[in-house]
Amino acid sequence: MTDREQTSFADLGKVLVIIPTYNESENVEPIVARLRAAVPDVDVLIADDNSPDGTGDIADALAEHDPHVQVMHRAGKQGLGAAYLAGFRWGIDRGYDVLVEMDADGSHQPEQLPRLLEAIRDADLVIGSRWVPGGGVVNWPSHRKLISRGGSTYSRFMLGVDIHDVTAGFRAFRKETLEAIGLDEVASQGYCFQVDLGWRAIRKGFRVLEVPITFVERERGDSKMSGTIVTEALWRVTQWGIGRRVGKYRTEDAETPVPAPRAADDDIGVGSTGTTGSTGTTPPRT
Ligand SMILES: Nc1nc2c(ncn2[C@@H]2O[C@H](COP(=O)(O)OP(=O)(O)O)[C@@H](O)[C@H]2O)c(=O)[nH]1
Ligand SMILES: [Mg+2]
Repeated sequence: MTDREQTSFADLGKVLVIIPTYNESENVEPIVARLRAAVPDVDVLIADDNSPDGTGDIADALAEHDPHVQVMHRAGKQGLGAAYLAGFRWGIDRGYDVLVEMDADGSHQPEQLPRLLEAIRDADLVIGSRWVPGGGVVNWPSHRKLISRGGSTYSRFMLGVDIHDVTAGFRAFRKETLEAIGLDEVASQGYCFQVDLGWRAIRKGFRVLEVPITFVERERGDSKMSGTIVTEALWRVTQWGIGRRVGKYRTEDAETPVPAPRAADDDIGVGSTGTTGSTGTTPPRT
């Protein structure tokens, strides 16, 4: 199946794609146009942290011409995690059933969103993964690949999460998953934010699936990720891993009501490759 074959996901209910932006004036318009063309049913929320380069104004102009696009103007730069948390709350309050995280810079290809939406039919959280068969990265030097893969391997070991791309930021959540994982206590930012949410979902017994995506390094604008954000992730994952070993974090028994109808426990075929990395249904031992 090609990525474009299925673009109707009415059966999922209301889908909101949250795009956090900070100084993405060159990227915001093309990414929204690609998204609206790729999956016309979805609504878009641009969560802008008062970007000095005028991204918020461009977003407002897009919203003016398209009822599927809305803008959340935030007071100032507070980090990716905070923008997503605000976006999740906004979407849940407005009755969205599936909430998607997607970057503004083109690294997450809107044309691959159907893979995630297909997979969420049988999952509670879907992660667009670079590090499962069929996934990959375009235009990354080998040291960045090493850091990303190494970070995922380290997190798998420390936290016992069976996720191959634990910092990935192209994700689809069922509303119920977000409601159950305690968003109010999430304080982590950047890459660590993604690790935190994935680990929380697994601890709650939710089904997490990875589908392969091709991550394309941005061509325009600058990355906002920094050494501090990488250090934060490393430090927190180490602390969490130690806490887990002394019994601080408990994996709940699979008592959480699971909203999605369950397919067989086998991996489901998703996307054009039919390959799906999966945490399966077994939560990690803590
Ligand atoms: N609202 C908001 N968005 C942010 C912030 N930091 C990063 N982003 C957005 O988050 C996405 C990913 O950030 P990026 O700098 O591309 O990270 P990288 O892909 O890891 O280099 C992009 O759409 C950024 O504009 C922030 O503090 N606030
Ligand atoms: Mg980026």
